[in-house]
Amino acid sequence: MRTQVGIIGAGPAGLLLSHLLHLEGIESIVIERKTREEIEGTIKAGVLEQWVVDLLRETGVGERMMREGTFHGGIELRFNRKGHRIPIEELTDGKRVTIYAQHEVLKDLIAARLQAGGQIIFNVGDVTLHNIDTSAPKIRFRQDKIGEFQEISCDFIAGCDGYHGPSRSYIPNRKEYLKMYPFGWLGILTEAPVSAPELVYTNHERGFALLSTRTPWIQRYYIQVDPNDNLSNWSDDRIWTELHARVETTDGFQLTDGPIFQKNIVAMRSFVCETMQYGRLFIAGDAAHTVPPTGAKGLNLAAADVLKLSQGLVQYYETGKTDRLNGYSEACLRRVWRAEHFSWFMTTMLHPDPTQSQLEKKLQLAQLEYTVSSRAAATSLAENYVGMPIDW
Ligand code: RFL
Ligand code: PHB
Repeated sequence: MRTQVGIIGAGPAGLLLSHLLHLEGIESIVIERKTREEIEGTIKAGVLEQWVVDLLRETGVGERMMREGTFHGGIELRFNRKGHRIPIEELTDGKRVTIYAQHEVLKDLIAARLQAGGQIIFNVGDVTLHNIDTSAPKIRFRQDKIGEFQEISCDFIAGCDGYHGPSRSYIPNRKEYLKMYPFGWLGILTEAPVSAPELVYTNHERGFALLSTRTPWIQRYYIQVDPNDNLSNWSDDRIWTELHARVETTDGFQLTDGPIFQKNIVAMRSFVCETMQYGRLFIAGDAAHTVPPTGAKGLNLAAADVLKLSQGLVQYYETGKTDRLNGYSEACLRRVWRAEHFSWFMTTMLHPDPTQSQLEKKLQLAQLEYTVSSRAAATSLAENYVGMPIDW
């Protein structure tokens, strides 16, 4: 097989890159380890930054999002059993919080690529990269994980294969920065009506809790747990008891329960790989950096990376110049480190750490108090939450 850009991974980074390149007349082939059903059924992110919403609309894949998504003008920070609204829309000149599930974005992108004749090869195995320091790199893989080895010859390889994918390991002399947090999130999907008008991020002495939503009838809730805990320890009753205890307020907030139809536990890490390029290989999204989900940044960062990569590739194919491609890593990392800091800030402000001292608990509350009562501090949170300008 031959194409211009070989893309490894059909997550948000790989699929959006393939879509953006197609609109510019650049061919790509996407290979993906999972089946289409697995990709379309994996529950992950929910919050999209305003510029990502605008990009999806402008590039023709935003129609269902605008119909089925939920749009909020603010978020709530809750601590000491009291809620405080951060009026995001007012503090950011009209930018809104958009909630539209990651797998719905993926369904829309997959449909758009296939309808345009794009090639996505699902369920591949044994992926290896070759000749990346030449102008004729190759990707080798096996279809259905058991078939004959096949090869894609291309001009460039985009490693969009997530935190556990193989691409990053092909960058020699890379420097990796990692922090693992001593807690994780247990997430549920429940068939219940909306209990709060906007997302609620709660710091409670029993642990963090987050109330998010999917549709008027399906809610997405999270509670802080030990990252090594097992789902079998968490009956539905225990989950509801914890959620109720953590989000209760002195003014009688009511959380409505419902049947739980999906549960999972995720670990939390902050991770950055410098650089994000070697020869003709460019890595993007979670393959290059990961954030804890408290700032809702991961998918949005993946989108920013591939927008920049597509611009570099367009410049190369139109003019033969490589300065944008050569500046890819530097251009991405500035935004990456901003989002890493914001995600770490939100995480450390909102999660009681099991190893933390009484002094650190007081400092957390002091930071929350400042964030909700100073317009300057609230504006800083708001502009990061809805997303810094794309050229940041
Ligand atoms: P992905 O989504 O991990 O996709 C990588 C794809 O590559 C495939 N792959 C391979 N394919 C071929 N060959 C191989 N050898 C391969 N190895 C792996 C994988 O199967 C997969 O399909 O990475 P990408 O595209 O960089 O996207 C990143 C986002 O998925 C991630 O950052 C977000 O989900 C993070 N995140 C959030 N981000 C937001 O912007 N807003 C949010 O509200 C938000 N909430 C969240 C989140 C992540 C969460 N979890 C599950 C950690 C909430 C949670 C709970
Ligand atoms: C979600 O709805 O899944 C969600 C919302 C906000 C976050 C993370 C995840 O910070």
